[in-house]
Amino acid sequence: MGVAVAKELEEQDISLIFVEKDASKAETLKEQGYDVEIGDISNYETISALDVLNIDVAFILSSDDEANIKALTHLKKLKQDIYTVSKVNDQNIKDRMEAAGVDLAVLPTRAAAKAVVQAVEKAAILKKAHELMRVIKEMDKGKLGIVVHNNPDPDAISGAMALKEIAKTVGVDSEIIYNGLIGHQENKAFVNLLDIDIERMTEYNPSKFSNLALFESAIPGVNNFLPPDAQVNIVIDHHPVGTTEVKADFIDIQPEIGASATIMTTYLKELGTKVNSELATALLYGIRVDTQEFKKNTTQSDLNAAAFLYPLVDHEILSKIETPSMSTETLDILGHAIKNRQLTGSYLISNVGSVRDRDALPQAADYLLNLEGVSTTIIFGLTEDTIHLSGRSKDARVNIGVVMREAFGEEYGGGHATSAGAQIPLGVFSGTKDKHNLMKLVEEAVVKKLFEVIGVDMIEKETEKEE
Ligand SMILES: [Mn+2]
Repeated sequence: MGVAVAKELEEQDISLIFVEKDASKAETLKEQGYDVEIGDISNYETISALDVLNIDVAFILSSDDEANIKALTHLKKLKQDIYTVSKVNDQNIKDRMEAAGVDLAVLPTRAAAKAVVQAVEKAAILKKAHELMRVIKEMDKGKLGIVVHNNPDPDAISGAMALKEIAKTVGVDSEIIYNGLIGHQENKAFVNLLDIDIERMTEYNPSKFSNLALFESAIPGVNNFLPPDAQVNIVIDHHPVGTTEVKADFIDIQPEIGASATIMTTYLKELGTKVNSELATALLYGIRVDTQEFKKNTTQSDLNAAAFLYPLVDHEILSKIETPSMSTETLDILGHAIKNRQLTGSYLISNVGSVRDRDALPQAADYLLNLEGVSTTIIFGLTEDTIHLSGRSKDARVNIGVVMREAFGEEYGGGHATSAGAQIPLGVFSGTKDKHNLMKLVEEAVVKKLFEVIGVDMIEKETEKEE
């Protein structure tokens, strides 16, 4: 075990000395290039002959428990604050070593058991990674279309980039496609600065792709532009799908994970796929955005993925992505949201009118949540043919994702407890010239619907309390 520890320490610039009782073993160690003192560690003379005051850490690893306890006592006598690590064979010896002041007592059987369990977890991930590879390899000849959800965010885009990279390693050509807009100025900066190859498509053209992957989206036609009957080969997501059955050759949906980019980083790592700095930067940004800088929904896997990516990241580009300038339209929308706000209890609702950049809505919803006394914000605006709503809540009683779903149906609304959104198509009203009146009607309908779901009682009670 001593030699094993020494080998592990080799990479670090640490000088070490062995103490070995057996002369022939000591000789072998010397031949391997180690410094060795010959002596019995249970003797005070052996230990005091060492330059103990200059030793920071002592590993006490002989197979003789009694000798180990004695060695520990001698060491602590010579240097009170020496850090000691010892191997112990059972709980009784562990207790005695700890009573004698050992800093860390390791039960090798338990350490081995832990390593075995970790190996099993790793094997499960590796198996999934190989399954993904197999599905990609077995695809028909031709292009793989990687469809990300409508108005994709950095998590969806970066994860799709990783999938593209994995497909490339087995010679499968792919294209990342989306519908909607990449609005939010940080997202625009993200795509531009990293020179991300992503294609906007309003209508699905089946002749263009022979295989399909749905990324950050699980069901064809729900928050993506695929027709509901499209055959999908791969589904990777980290959003709960509810009761709808997901159909694909390969499915990996992990709602407990903070970001899809984490799922993909784990695959890249396990498959040993080369990660260039653009991809690493994109993935780390995706994880950071989705976990709100590791403050929300963050798991050990997200942190591990971030640690893996960190040394590969282009930090200069990353900081440029994070400090883009605000577009005038975003500023205007923020202005409208502030001016048109209506407060009912702690609920703030604001209609910003017609927008081109619908990604300014969540920014406005975030921003207005900072207003004193406001716990829930809902901002809505109108593009050519759709009403977009963005909601935020810090009220523990309100699950804004459920509110959106219940108010507008699973087809149009959804999200998490603290942030959610809805897109409601205007249908026959999209041709209406009188947008002002249309927005008035929309506002009434939307507000009514939302308050029905949230429960007007609750709001009234709150208002009374304030009065
Ligand atoms: Mn995500």
